[in-house]
Amino acid sequence: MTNLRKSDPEIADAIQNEINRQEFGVELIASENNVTPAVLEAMGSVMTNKYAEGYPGRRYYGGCEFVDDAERLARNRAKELFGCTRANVQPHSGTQANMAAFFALCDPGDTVMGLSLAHGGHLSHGHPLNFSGRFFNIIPYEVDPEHHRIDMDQVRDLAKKHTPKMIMVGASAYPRTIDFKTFGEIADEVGAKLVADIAHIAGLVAVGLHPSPIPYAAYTTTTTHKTLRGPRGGMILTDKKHYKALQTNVFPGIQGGPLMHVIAAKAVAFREALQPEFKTYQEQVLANAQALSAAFLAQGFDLVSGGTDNHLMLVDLRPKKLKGQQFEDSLHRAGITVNKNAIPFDPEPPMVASGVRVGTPAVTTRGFKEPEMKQIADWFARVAEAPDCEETAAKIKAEVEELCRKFPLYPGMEA
Ligand code: DSN
Repeated sequence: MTNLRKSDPEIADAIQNEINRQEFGVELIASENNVTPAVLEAMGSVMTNKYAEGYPGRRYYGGCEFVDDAERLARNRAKELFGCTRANVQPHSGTQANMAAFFALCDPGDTVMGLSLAHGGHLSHGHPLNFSGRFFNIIPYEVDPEHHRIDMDQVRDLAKKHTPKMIMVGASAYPRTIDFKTFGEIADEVGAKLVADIAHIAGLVAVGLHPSPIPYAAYTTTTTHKTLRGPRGGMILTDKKHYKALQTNVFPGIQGGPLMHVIAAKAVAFREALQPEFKTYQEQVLANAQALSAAFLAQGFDLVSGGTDNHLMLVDLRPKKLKGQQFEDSLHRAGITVNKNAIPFDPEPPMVASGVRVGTPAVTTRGFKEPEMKQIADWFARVAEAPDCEETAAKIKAEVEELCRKFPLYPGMEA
């Protein structure tokens, strides 16, 4: 990035610091990943210069023939990846994708069910401060207090009682397999449409390691940057019947010009996800999550629901007499990044929280396997024993850096 270094050294410094943070730290935020240099190149390309309101072949601007190529490739690859007949790759984010689905299916004031954020759901599934909770009448469902699984009896009872127009299923902090088929049956029983938000598990769904909602959902929404390992953005998958309403509700409904450089990068990532190595990667994401959860339990940590079926786990810190925020800070000093997270029925407010969320997608991308998972759990235990000890943190930070040097992410990259 010699041009940037010359023209804006302050931003070049910030980017260099971020390169170093990613290169020499252990990234365990379950929703993050590290894209390939090819995805980065597409995102940093001249396609950022192009206005292309509309869709391929029907734009409001001239000169769109090459961005049309990119968007068509992205759509076709998305359809092949997820086994559906229609895709809209323009949503700028997962929340934008969900907003388009809401407006395609509902009018303001309509009743919608969604998993409570406090139980692992997402802001855009009905939180009172989000557009979803402000425009729609939200009936939240929860996990059961004993096993921490989505309480399907409660979902069915609430659906029968409130006859929602739409049922949203999906999560940002739920470590167990989601039963999309039963959600589809419940939606059918009450005449609701199902929307599945697979943002967290999209990579697993793409390779068949998590059941797909495509046969049951009117719209399947996702981000493209989590387990799917593409650029930051959103996408919606659907069928012929629900396509027209979707198209108009993304543009002109909720967005203007699409981010064509990001759409090109989505196409690159989808092509990567169609290769056999991507399935091997996702298998290792799951194997690492199993190894890490076993190692946490062996170190005396509690896990919400007792473990995981997917790429993430929620560590309940109460037995260790720690809070989520405090542990997030302590791990950060040791070069390990997690986010505090509410656990179901959390006695603490969200900014304190009783847990941390831990995921394996990013560390698996850099090549960590089962032995490194054991090492991570060992670091967690040492930090938990001395959360305020600067010396322990410094020692672990050096060990973290030493391990990361053996698994380089972006060799030779400089801002
Ligand atoms: N912020 C994302 C996550 O961390 O799961 C959800 O949007």
